[in-house]
Amino acid sequence: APLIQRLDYQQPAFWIRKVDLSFDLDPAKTIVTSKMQVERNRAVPHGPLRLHGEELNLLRALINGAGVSFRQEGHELVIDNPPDEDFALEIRNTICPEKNTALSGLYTSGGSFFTQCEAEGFRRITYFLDRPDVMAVYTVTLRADATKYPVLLSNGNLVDSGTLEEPGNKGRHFAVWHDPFPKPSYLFAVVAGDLVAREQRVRTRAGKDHLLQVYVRRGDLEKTEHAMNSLIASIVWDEARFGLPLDLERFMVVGVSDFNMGAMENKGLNIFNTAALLASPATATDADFARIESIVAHEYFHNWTGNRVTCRDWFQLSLKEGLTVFRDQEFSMDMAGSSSARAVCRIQDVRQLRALQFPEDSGAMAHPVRPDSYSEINNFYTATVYEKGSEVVRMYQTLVGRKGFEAGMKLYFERHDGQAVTCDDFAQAIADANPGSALATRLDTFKRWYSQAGTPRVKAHGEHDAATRTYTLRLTQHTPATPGQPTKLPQVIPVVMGLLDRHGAALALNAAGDTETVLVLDQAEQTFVFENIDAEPVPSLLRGFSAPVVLDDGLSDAALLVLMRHDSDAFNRWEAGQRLALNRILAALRAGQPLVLSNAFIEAMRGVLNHPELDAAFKELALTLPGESYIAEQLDVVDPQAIHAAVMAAQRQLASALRDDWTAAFEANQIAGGYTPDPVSSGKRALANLALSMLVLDAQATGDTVWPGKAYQRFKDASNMTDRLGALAALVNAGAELAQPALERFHALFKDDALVIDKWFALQARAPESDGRVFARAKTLTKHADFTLKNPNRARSLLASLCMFNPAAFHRADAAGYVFWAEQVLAVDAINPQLASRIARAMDRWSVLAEPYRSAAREAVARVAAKPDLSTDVREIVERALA
Ligand code: B3K
Ligand code: ZN
Repeated sequence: APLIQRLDYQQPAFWIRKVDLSFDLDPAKTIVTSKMQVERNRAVPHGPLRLHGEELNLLRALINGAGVSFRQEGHELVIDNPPDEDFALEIRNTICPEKNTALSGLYTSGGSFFTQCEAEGFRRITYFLDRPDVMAVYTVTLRADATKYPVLLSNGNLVDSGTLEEPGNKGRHFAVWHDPFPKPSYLFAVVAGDLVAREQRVRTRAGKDHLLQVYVRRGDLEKTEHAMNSLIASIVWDEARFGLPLDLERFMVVGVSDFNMGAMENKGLNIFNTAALLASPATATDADFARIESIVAHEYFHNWTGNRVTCRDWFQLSLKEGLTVFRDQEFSMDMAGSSSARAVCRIQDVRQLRALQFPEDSGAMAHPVRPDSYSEINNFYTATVYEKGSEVVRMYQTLVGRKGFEAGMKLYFERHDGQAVTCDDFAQAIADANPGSALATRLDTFKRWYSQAGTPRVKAHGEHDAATRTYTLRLTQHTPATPGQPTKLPQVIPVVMGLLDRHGAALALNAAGDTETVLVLDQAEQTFVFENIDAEPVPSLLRGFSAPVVLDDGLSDAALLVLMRHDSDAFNRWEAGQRLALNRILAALRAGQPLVLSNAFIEAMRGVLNHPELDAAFKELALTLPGESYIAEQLDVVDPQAIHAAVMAAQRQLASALRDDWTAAFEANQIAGGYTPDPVSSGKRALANLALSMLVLDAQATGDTVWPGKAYQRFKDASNMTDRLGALAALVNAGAELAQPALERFHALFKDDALVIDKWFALQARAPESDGRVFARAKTLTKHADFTLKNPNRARSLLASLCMFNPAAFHRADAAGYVFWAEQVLAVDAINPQLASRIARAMDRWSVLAEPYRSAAREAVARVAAKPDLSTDVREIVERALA
């Protein structure tokens, strides 16, 4: 497959302004007729009309009603001499939705029809200029069997519907949809099936009435209340925070069980993976409720950031994704309410960034937020484009302030509504709305965040001069080389900071008495001087994680303890505790010594756990040790088994040293009354579940049977999934004997609920490895009657859980994990290349592994790469890994 380069962008030779699409839906053979209004783009050189098309069976092509000569060149239909003046192009083709296991284009799932067109799925429906800068107004007619497919949906407004009377159409009905907003083909959608909807009418601030609908399979309606509430909250928020109203009379959301990702923002017809939509207290955890709220919001927010203003080309993907993730993160924080609940959201987002994006940014797939080349665009829906992209947007806000950012957004929509634009256009709008700001004065340097891959390393060194009563902070930055980018230039790094005295009191940083400020680092090295500082202070840097960098401030344990206890910034209080733990773990790993936690550390953790004022949610985060993949990131040579052993040792010591405190925390965080997924209750459940797992872990060591028994009882009696799964996880993760009967009971209880059975697989595949038992279990589970590679949720629940989220089970000295990986990647690739290439990424970081893992991993990747008929998706991943 050719490598597509960002700098090769050219406008299309033709525009398609209007499309009339009709579908005669049939699982085995759907007939698609597309009538397009086409005009030549006079801004580019004269050339043939080249339409994209894949897996299509062409029946006819007409120009202005007459047959036209064409040729097929690979995945293109080429018409060499189309008219010079505007013309009508008609294409008729057939497709086979039931054989479409790639889940891109039009496919069937559970007997209904669904589409997924982003990024390049529309070309699997019909021939088209399938690129985001070609925006057209669509009218769509759907015809289908009325009994099997009573619901017929597409984008926009329903303009007509009824039964088909002609003799050849017995039992069939039709619906006509019109979307008044010009849109790129990737936002097109169709749904047809036996679905039911929860409906709600709302009136927005602007005084307009709208119909909201959430469509699901019969039987799932009770599980849509949370999604509907989340949608309403999103509509209200976007209007209040950014002045962006709902622009459609009708907004539809549809759930589907077979889906490659979380959800899709098709104009007026969002399609969701049921895992990102359906929730009930009995079947979904607090984390599920939070995730659903944020994904519903994310897709809704795309209506402006993505749909009204879209991307000129796919290299600009972060224009919509980074911005929309930023918006959904801000929304979740605003919904959480209290400042401490906001901090909890921020900590969770940063943890996610560090666990997924940091390794990506230092591995074989490292790429800039705006990539320079790709062979398969679906491989670039990454943590870098999404999560690092969101951090970049957050830095704009930090540099121009919240009000300034809102003004920038306003200007962005004034300039670009209805257009397909670039990341540069966004940057320019934010800067132009804030002339003279810290952003506008260094915009070109700031934009290196879009062009340079890799996580910058920032070093801080402070010196106090008692004679002059000054504190000088020297900051340096360096970004490591990444594939294709050997050298890097300095970036603009906003460092939000404060200074504390040795007792934890905040110091004034300037004559105005401010205790917090933003230092803007934009050189390789800079110094900042603070006056009137009497004694050596403790610097609190990068508050709220103000830039996506790795900070080395060289602070002593004593200084970290001051921050952990007293910093006014909750994020940095959490961070100080994590750093204390990380320092211990890294020291043990580097020395090759067994890990022993210091008394000071244990007492600090006890202090947090028993703190009378801290929220349960914060305590849970503070008492959770850094993840194994984040620890791995700190090391030049990674031994996954050693890391796992160190983390387990730390966990056992915390479990045992704080036994009484865990008991107290468990008792103190029980909730009486019904289930609500609010931040306070979910924080309590999270802490109670952590306490329970510590107590069961400790019981395994001491031989005590009381806590495993209590956990089993709680598992049986739980009134909600968070508590039930928490208790089950406590048993499974500790390797308790009661784990097996509990797993069996859980399966029997939920055997008809696919989303819960996914949890059952994932829990077993993610359990802490001991003596190869988890790996063996996971392999056996691939033979389980409920396991299938065809459903992405199910495949991921086992394969991604094991290969990507359970390093100690996966990286084995006998290489069996890698053999398993290679088999599964190839098996999935034959069905669903997008899914296969996600799982293929488990090997991104093979080159930093210690031996014998390194050589064995490389060999497995090479074996996959040697297969001649790999998808473009998987080929790009394995070839980059080997490069
Ligand atoms: N825009 C879609 C992702 C499409 C992925 C295509 N492989 C969902 C989202 O980010 O909202
Ligand atoms: Zn998105």
